[in-house]
Amino acid sequence: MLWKTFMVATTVCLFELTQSADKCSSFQIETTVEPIKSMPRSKRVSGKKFVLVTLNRTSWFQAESICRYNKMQLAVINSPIEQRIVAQLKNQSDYSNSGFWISGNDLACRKNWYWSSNGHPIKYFNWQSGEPNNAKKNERCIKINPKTSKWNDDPCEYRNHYVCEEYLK
Ligand SMILES: [Ca+2]
Repeated sequence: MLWKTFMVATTVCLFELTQSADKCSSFQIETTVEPIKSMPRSKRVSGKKFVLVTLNRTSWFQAESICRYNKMQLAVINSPIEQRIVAQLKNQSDYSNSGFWISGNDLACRKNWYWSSNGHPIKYFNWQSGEPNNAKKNERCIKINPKTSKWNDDPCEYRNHYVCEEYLK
């Protein structure tokens, strides 16, 4: 029975991937990376530092590349405390009305949300009411919303600011 369930789930995922591949051919993924030049805002919590990057608005893919180029990764929010810290970081900046990419996505299989930064399935969620709604039919990446800081699935190619994180030694 378990094996049968696995096979069905795998088939659904493969089908989703095939479908996605067709739909994804219409936009280009930018891969240009750049150093984060000026001092971004940051806050420390649970052994890591969240860094609010407001220098530019980029696709989710480019945000991930820029975090890694700067020896960080897109932010993983694992708990209400970390959610509160990221929300504070945003709301105490001049960008409280902007959306920010974090690491979560369901690019591998729709509705199965994972953190790209560490490969773990997402266990703590903080969705905005009514989200994730996949409203544009290609909303596969998670951003934190303007004002509320709650989560919203958004098309990965949209341009947003982003939150990186760095593990402290
Ligand atoms: Ca959405």
